[in-house]
Amino acid sequence: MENASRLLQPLLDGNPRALARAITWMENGHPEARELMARVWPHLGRAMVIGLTGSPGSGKSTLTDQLARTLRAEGRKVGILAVDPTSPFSGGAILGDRIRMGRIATDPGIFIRSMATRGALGGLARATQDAIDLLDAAGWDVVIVETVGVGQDEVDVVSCVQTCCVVLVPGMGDEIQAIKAGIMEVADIFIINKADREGVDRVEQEIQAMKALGASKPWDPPAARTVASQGEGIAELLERVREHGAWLRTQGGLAGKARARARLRFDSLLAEEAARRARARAGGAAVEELIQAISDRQMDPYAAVARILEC
Ligand SMILES: Nc1nc2c(ncn2[C@@H]2O[C@H](COP(=O)(O)OP(=O)(O)OP(=O)(O)O)[C@@H](O)[C@H]2O)c(=O)[nH]1
Ligand SMILES: [Mg+2]
Repeated sequence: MENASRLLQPLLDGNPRALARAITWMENGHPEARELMARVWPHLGRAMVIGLTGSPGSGKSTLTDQLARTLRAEGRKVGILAVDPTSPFSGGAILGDRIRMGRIATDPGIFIRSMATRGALGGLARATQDAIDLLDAAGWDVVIVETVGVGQDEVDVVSCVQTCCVVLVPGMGDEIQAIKAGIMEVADIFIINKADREGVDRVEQEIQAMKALGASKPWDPPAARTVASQGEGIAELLERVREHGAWLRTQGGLAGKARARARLRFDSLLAEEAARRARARAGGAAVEELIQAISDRQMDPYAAVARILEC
């Protein structure tokens, strides 16, 4: 059987197959997964992590593709994680993206991975965090995390990346209202994509109005206009990302982000691991009996959960 020490060196050397395998280990709870994470942990903290979130079709993949091209032209290695909570199968969503991304999909300096929902609560956020860390350990300079901003898991994921970009587009009416509550608050940068369309000023006004309603923050999230399909505004967007990175480093915001991320990792792992252990201790049959008892109204769900945690 493969073990963590055998996988570690090729992973740290940036071997894409080792990286892919390591991510799968973490996703599936491979027996050596914990050991592997313990060994990569000292090698972390170099990658720049950018989150892109927004409504379906707002242009996240096109933006990701353009950002990746620009960064590749600078010689940086780019990891792309497409978080897709709606797909029960990993690989489905990314197949389309790979085709769309055409040229860059075959570039060895680009690593693309689809993260789909796993069974466990908080599993998607956890698996995505693991993948970010593994890319970082493997020497990828930039990680771009693309998510459709609908589920809480995704809000969790992007809320603690280094720079969280919320993608808006003109001409969708109350676009801002359509985004999951909570996501606007965690934006470090607003991207107004499809700026070739009517209504760009209106989106900008909506952003300003929303910012005016909220409490003033130490970092005032700028709005960057892009036409991703034409590659317009990408360089300026990257400049905003880097300004935000510089601000984080000089103003101490990085520690806050790191702590938020540490908390998310701890909370999601604790929930996952406590549930796993409680289920394993009780056994599948006992769990099914409790579920039946709830369904038959013989036991309330709170009592059932207390019971399984106590046994
Ligand atoms: N007019 C215009 N079209 C764009 C722009 N950027 C992207 N598109 C188009 O918008 C469509 C959706 O783009 P994607 O990049 O797939 O959007 P997405 O947000 O990744 O979509 P999902 O992953 O399905 O949520 C594609 O047909 C793109 O070509 C833009 O700046 N202007
Ligand atoms: Mg996409």
